[in-house]
Amino acid sequence: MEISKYPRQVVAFAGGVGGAKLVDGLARVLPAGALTVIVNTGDDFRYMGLAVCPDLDTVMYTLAGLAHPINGWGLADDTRQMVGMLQHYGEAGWFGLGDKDLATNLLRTQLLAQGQPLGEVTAWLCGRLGIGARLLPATDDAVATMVETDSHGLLPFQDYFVRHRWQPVVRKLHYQGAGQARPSPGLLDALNEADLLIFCPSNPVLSIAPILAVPAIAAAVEGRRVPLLAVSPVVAGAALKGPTVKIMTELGYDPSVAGIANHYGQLIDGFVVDTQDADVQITQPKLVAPIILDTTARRVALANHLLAWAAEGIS
Ligand code: FO1
Repeated sequence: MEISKYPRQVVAFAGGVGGAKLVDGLARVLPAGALTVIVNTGDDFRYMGLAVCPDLDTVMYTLAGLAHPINGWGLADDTRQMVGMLQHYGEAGWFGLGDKDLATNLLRTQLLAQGQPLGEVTAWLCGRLGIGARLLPATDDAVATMVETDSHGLLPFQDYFVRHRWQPVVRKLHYQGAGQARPSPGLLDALNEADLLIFCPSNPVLSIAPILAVPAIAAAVEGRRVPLLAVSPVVAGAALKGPTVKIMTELGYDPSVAGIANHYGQLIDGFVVDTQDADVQITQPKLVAPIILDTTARRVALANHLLAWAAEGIS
């Protein structure tokens, strides 16, 4: 496959840890300036007055090679002296914001307070970390994923995910503010210039849906003239990380690989499943490849596989 046929401009949609791993692979195989990542901001929240953007930071730290190797979020070798002192004061301290991670959040909060939109703040942070890929928040406007639960009522996302360890049964998700949100500057242009779109292996309802809940983004994706591939966030019936299977089951969706392909339905042009799910029957064209991205080599291999599949014409 001569490289020239590879897609020249790729736009990846990503949320938390799983998506960031494929983004890492794509960033390693694509030339500088060929990758734009649209990142979910529904998990964002104010912590002690700080603007915390977990999914943006997970992708940014992963691309910078700084991400915590086990958690995927936060920084490698970080400590929790600050949270420990909050607890000394009697604070609950359930949100484990690391001491080095605090620097990112202090800078972001200060730049936002000076009137810089989130997209520009993100570009500045990425520039300082030497990241070549372009990270775009889905929107610079406020969007908050709210989780309606039986036991605890309506929970802000981090309260559901971290404080309650995603255990409460979920009845409904609300992407608060998404209906009025505008795509961040440059996002629609990136979609128009792309020759391949990819839904990374992120949670369909917690990471991908909040991005598509921004009307102009959904319209651009539906009106695209180029292929859109989705990578399954589930392997052999189990989520690779986090609550994907649990929350999709609670919301009444079929959380199997076939169920998730069906969930995306005709929106996507191809679905990528793990070798363990090679026999799964789905309606879209299927690519079978190792999608457990626990090593750099696997991330690069999957990225190359996706690009080659797109270059050959998805069938
Ligand atoms: N996730 C946890 O499970 N526990 C934490 O204490 C925690 C702290 C944290 C601090 C900063 C940050 O950017 C992310 C953090 N996360 C933590 C992860 C975060 O809740 C998730 O990455 C996303 O919101 C879902 O993907």
